[in-house]
Parts: sequence; structure tokens; C-alpha cells
Amino acid sequence: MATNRTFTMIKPDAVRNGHIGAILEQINAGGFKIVAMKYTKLSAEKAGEFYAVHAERPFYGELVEFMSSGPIVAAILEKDNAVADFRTLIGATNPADAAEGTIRKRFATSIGENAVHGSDSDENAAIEGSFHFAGTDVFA
Ligand code: DAT
Ligand code: MG
Repeated sequence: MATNRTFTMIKPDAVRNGHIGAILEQINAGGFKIVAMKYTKLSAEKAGEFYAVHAERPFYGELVEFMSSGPIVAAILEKDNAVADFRTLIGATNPADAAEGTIRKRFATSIGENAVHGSDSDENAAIEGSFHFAGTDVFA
């Protein structure tokens, strides 16, 4: 059964381009409740750890460099069917393939710098949420 939480990051490109407010607004309008949130910056080591599953991919080095290149907004979101509904709200990994009106279509510039992260499973949502937040940081 799907759980009701997912994990997101507003990535360094979207922060640099001044899109934090618009993205949070779209997240709220999409019916998601923010239950934990922080403005932070990943070290290259932490970014590498977060994306360890992609360590063998050719773009891994670029990804780690980009994700540690500036501040991000990390958040845990709550909604029925959160993981799948949030993936729909953000759109395809490559903004060129993302549906009209999705967050990546609106704010991403390339497949590598694609504005937002969204967990791909309930299991990863829990792991990724715990990577950034303690239980005492979450206010449901
Ligand atoms: P998603 O973020 O949609 O879950 P993913 O898990 O396949 O996508 O990849 C993680 C991130 O890695 C993605 O958001 C951007 C980067 N990435 C993926 N494929 C890439 C590619 N072909 N070239 C450059 N960066 C890529
Ligand atoms: Mg992914």
C-alpha cells in the first residue's frame, strides 16, 4: 500500500534562478502539505552519498558537482499517494519530455539541472527523508 509521504529537494539551479517561491506555491496548490523543510547545502560527499545508486552512471560526477554547487531546499511532503502524485507534479527527468505545466517543464533547464527531486518509491522516500531530517524535525 502506498504511504502518504515523499521527499523533495529544490535543486541549486532553481534556487539560483529565484524559483523557490513559485515551486513551493505549486507544491501547495497540488495538495501537498509540507511537514518538514530546511534551506541547506550539500557537501560533495553528502551529495555523492544521496545519489550513490547512480555511482556507476556516466553523469554521476557532474550530478554530484551540480548538487553541491549551491544551496537547496529539502522538504518532506504529505498527501495521499504522495510518491506517485509528486512524480506527476514534477514531470519527466528530462524537461524536454516533461508534460506542460509540470514543475520541471516550467523551471528546469536541462536533464542534469532539472529544478527538483522527487522520491521514486515509498521505501526511498523514507530513506531520503531520514537522510536530511530527524524525527523531531517533522511536524505533521
Ligand atoms: P529522477 O530525478 O527523475 O528520479 P534519475 O533518478 O534517473 O531521475 O536521475 C537522478 C538525477 O540524475 C536526475 O534528476 C538528473 C541526473 N540525470 C539523470 N539522467 C541524466 C543524464 N542522462 N544526463 C545527465 N544527468 C542525468
Ligand atoms: Mg530518481
